[in-house]
Amino acid sequence: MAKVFQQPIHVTRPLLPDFEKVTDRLKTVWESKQLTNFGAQHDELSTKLQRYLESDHMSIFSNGTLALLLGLRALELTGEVITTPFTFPATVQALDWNNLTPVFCDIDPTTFNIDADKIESLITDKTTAILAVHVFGNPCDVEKIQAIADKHHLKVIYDGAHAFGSKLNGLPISGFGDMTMFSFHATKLFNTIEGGALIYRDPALDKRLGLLRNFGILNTEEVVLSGLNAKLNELQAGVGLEVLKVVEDERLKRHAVKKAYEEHLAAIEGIRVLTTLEGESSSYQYFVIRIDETLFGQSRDYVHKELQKYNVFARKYFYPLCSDFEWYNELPSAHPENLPNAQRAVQQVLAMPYYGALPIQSVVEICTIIRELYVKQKSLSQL
Ligand code: T4K
Repeated sequence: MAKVFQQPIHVTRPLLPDFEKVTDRLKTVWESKQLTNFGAQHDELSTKLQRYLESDHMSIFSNGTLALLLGLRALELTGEVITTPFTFPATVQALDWNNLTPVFCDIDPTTFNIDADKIESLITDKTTAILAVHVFGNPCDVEKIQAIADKHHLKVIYDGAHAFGSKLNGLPISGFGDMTMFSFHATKLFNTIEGGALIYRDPALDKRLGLLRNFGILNTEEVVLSGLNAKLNELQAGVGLEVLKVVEDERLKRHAVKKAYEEHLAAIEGIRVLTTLEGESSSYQYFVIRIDETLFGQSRDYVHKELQKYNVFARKYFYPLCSDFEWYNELPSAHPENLPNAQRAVQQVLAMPYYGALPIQSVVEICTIIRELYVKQKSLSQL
């Protein structure tokens, strides 16, 4: 019999490194009196991340949203950008803030990523790029997307907010497309409390992005473009350096949590676990299920609410669909009938509590709650 958890179980908990080590770092920052504007912690983190992510060109930022916003700006895009409605608001808001028009493309019903087969029909003479999202850390169909982009001379940008460390056929996920953004928010596997990065192909972007994240200041005498303040400060970079040391251990713990969920949810009709990459290829960012109301007997929203009664706070990532934001009402591509798979996913997907410190016993109990909801519904329907 499932029982109510004494403490709330959240969808995630930040990966916290050893507190003493963090305070040592902070002491170093204090003594240096360099608190922000590209100090030693920033540069050390940049170098170590570049190695970890196997990238030649990378810039780090104060958060993932500003990284993406400035990345799009650096690419000097205009007109329309084909993107997915099934994402966090930041993806499309980065387009809005660049005066770019999103053109929503439906998603693949299995991966929840943009459906590459539906992109080409949305291309017009105004299209300049494809902004795809590696949803929940699972890679998009990068080859098909690149082939379309090459054929139509489009840029490809990946929102890889969830994909830190994801690999595809042994290659780092950021090796695909013109640019990839990673988020280092507290809720992400690797975090700097708030933070983000861009990895890109064109070496000329090193300088341009450096200017864009620092008010366009070239030197004390010259301001050469209109930028923003998107610098990662020294305290956050210092925290990131300590988090980076424990990321691999966290991956192993999350692997065990994932296995426990898979084992205990396997036999429940109507619950499908989103297939994720295995082992070192996976970002281990989210553990996501899809609830088929017809088979399970109850809707995702019902399960979401029932779990809360047990003090379990799963999340409806992503809800609502970005195409349903009221300021996109007039866009033909935002009409629900053009996005049937996304409309279905947004009603069925649930991100379950998932972090390394989540005890396996808690996972078993969460699965028991879901199983009991199923059994209760089945017996009611047989009355
Ligand atoms: N693109 C995509 C595809 C994204 O998913 C995101 C962010 C972005 C772009 C933008 O990247 P950033 O600009 O954020 O770097 C959270 C995160 O704030 C957001 O970063 C993330 N995606 C999104 C999927 O999740 P909320 O609104 O769900 O956060 P919140 O505050 O409800 O936190 C979720 C749970 O995490 C809480 O119930 C408890 C736990 N938590 C949270 C925080 C902040 C903690 O235990 N400690 C904490 O400090 O957006």
